[in-house]
Amino acid sequence: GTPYNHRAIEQKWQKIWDDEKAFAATDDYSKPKYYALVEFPYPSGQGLHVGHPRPYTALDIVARKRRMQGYNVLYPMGWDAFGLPTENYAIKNKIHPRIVTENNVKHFKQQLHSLGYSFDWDREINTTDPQYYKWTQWIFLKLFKEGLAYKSEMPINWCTSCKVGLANEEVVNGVCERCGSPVVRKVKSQWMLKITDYAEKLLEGLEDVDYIERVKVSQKNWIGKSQGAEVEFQVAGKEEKLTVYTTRPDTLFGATYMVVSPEHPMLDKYKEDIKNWDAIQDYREQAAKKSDFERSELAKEKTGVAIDGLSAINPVNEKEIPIWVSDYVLMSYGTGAIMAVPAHDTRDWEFAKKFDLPIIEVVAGGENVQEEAYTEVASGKLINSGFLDGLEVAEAKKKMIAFLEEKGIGKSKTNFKLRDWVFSRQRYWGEPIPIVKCEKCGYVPLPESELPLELPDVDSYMPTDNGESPLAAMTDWVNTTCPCCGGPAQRETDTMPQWAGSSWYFLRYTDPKNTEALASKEALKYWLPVDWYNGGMEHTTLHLLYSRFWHRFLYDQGVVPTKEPYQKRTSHGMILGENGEKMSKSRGNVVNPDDIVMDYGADTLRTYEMFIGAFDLSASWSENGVKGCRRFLDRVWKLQEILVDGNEYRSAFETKMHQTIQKVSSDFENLKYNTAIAAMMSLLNDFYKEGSINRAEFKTFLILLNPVAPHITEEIWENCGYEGRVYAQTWPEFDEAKTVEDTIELPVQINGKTRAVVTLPADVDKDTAIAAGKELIADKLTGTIVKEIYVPGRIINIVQK
Ligand code: ANZ
Ligand code: ZN
Repeated sequence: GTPYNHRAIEQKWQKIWDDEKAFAATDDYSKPKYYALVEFPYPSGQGLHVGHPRPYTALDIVARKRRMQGYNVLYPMGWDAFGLPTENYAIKNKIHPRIVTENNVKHFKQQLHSLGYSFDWDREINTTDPQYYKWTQWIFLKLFKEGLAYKSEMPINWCTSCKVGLANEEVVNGVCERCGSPVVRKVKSQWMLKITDYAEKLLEGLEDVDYIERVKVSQKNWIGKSQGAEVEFQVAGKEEKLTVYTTRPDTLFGATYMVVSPEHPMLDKYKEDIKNWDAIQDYREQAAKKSDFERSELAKEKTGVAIDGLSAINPVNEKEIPIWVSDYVLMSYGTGAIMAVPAHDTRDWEFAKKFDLPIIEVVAGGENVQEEAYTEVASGKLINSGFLDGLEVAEAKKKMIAFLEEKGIGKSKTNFKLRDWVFSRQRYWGEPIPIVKCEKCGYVPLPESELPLELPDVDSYMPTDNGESPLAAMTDWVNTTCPCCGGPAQRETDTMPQWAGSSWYFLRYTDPKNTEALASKEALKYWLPVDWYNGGMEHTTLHLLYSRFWHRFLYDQGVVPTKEPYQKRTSHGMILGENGEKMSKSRGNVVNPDDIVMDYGADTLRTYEMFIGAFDLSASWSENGVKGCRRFLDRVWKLQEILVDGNEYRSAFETKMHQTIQKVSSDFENLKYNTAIAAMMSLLNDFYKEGSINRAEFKTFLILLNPVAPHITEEIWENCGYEGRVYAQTWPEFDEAKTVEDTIELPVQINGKTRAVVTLPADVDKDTAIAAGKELIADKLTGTIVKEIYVPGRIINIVQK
């Protein structure tokens, strides 16, 4: 027959699918719906990476299968196109970021198209399109009106040499990524979003969704709910009370010293009383150079300075204890001060050992607290603790909190690690923040009718040398009138972070051209929640949390009908180079997907990326693996040469057919694409072993394989003269009863040595089994038979002398 010409076939079918609008989601809301979503890419100048097709193919498989199962499927694609690399490219090459974005999008789209994805391209969105960011701004205004967007002094990263504010990702090991100069923190007034108001709701919402476990854990850890108490310690002989946050109020009798963070305001307040002020001041300067992350690292050697001239009183036993300054206590958490219980907290223990501070055991159950902190809370009774003695930890906590509350020196307290979201960027290529500042009225929102507030053209995309966004230099644009009083006012010149557009994009796909609302109520009601959202592990904290926050807020506002945006969330592993290292230009191990599509075909690339290994783990690229998948498709192609008539599965294949349908159907829904493909490979081998495949078997085989390799399967289907398209077929059914193996293969042995294998009904009786076995090895039975053994379902053994 004709050889398998992937290039011609793939282009042909991509055109047909476009012309037939084969994968358009319909607005027929009477049908059952399925919303499959992958994270939309940032259209970088590098183009598609072989990492992109892995998740896109996986959910394309799900989308195609669900369509064949009768669902109205929404599988959309778009561009998360604001952001730094484009802006930096624009600065360097003096090309408008809009043009850079247009070119990159065009390239990306052509590449995705060449992979045959069943995206509904009519719903394509782009976060930089004013008709899109109009609604991003609209959501911001809603947040502002609800008091959830506010201005606050926050530090930004400031390069002392370039004199620009840097994004976190531009600061590498404390220096500027571009020039290598030290980066310092500069305080600037910035827009903040009060995500902390939603901490509890974002935690609760996790109970209603089915996310893979590690994603749930990362959400929970980021929110970081912690329950404990605030306790006041009197500073000896002073007005001031030092309030600490502790999760272990039960250990108060074991608090042998206190620690305040280097930024704690009490230090400046009691400057006059502190005799070693210079040493403290030195220490604070050192601490200012470290990041919170560095400071809280467990493994780091503890440092600190005792305050000479101030001490505190432990409120439960009136003992005077020293106050230290150490950077392991962060100002950004709790109260910025702690009571140290070295016997039961590892960091305190290390600190106490280093500075020779007393360690008093108050929970019995460990070995020797002088050797190691005992941090267990599930077992252990209180000792050396007055009125708590003999109680278990949980009981002791309650009793201590009651005691503190009664004395008015403490209360139970819940803390969250979650911080408010810094929402300002001093950059050009982002959504303008639709707020003006009026001397009389303060921060005033633009009226909705003025949205979108479009980005004006500027002469330079470079941030200004006082750290303002380049928009600040556009005085014509900046100076405006106050929507409230009509007086002179200035526009906000910071723009939104890249997280903004991606925090609600899945809503827009449901109704992308709506000019009256971000999407119609009907569309949102029908399509939400997203049934399955897959994305990178690197986005399972921030992006997921930010978008859940916006969604929950919009739910509270009555804009969206569901509390949670995504019913199911999974994550894929990375694709590494042949050497097992991350693909990068400098390592010279980058594979270009275009080359694979050209040389082997999109179907091969798709099959390979699904066959490469367990979906959730990273996997190394292998050119041999690609070739293996191509060989598989070549053999699929050649099945046409052994095709025979027959409108029902042949009995020899019946079980295997039903088994394969069952396995592929369930594997496709459970991230086990590799084993689904392996099952199809095994079935294909069986057809070759048999020397034929019949029409009914071939049709089912092509339908099962179609979601993975859509082009080749359509072409063969058409070649064979089968009616319609594969994509429009009904997904094959399996009969549970027929998946059960009803024959068994039995080794036939002579004196314990296997001589043949016989296939028999699973429920064969002893006599029939032995007779069938003997017949098969008749020519080898030359001696006298002394024993005939049948171990049911296992072995036939003939013993001869
Ligand atoms: C006394 C104590 C005794 C503590 C004990 C722990 C064990 P999570 O669970 O993360 O909320 N802490 C409080 N504020 C801190 C800050 N700003 N910087 C560094 N550490 C701080 O941790 C709460 C515990 O971390 C608190 O409970 C406090 O130490 C410390 F056997 O208080 B604990
Ligand atoms: Zn005003």
